[in-house]
Amino acid sequence: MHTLYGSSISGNCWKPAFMLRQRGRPFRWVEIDVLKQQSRTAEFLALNPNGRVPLLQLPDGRLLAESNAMLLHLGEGTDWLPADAYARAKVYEWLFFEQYSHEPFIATVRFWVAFMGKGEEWRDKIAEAMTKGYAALGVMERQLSQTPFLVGTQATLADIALYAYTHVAHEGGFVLDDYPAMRAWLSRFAALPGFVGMPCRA
Ligand SMILES: N[C@@H](CCC(=O)N[C@@H](CS)C(=O)NCC(=O)O)C(=O)O
Repeated sequence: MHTLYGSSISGNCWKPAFMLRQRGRPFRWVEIDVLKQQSRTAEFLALNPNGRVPLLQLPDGRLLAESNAMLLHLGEGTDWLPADAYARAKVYEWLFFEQYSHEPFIATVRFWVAFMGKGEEWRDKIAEAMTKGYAALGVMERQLSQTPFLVGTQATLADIALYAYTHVAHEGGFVLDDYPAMRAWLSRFAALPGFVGMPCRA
């Protein structure tokens, strides 16, 4: 059985939990409280020197960090990862986009506002991050007004990666009223067979 070390409030941790469920693989969930710095203990750092969750342990004991690497590993051989080389590269494009242009702003603002209570104290810093977050949402909106999912007509790993923090963006104060294609996509994704949203758990 897989073991997933994760925080139930984390979209990054929701990604592999979602994919393990899609693959019908029961898994053991080990809750790591990031608010109590439990990912920075010597014991956890021995497993993941980067001190972050999620961390996936495969049934044979091998470890894998980075949520999008987990999606790629768990999605191998499924329709979530297209066989066509260009479509596959487009999935990668969205995975890298998610980690560089989306998650650092949307997930971070949510964490600061909803879990650290810094909405007032860090107002300027949050406003700056939100501008960048909205820019990322704009890129998604543009694509989703052309195709039902990020890489065409079928849901792929790209949609899982981007759904993770987009569907809880409102918790950080993001308003999606001006993103109709995005809102339709959120509903479309949540209607997929076997869908389970946040908080994540086994
Ligand atoms: N790029 C990593 C980011 C992981 C990450 O930032 N994890 C956060 C929770 S979402 C964490 O472990 N924070 C605790 C810490 O940094 O001490 C991934 O996608 O897995």
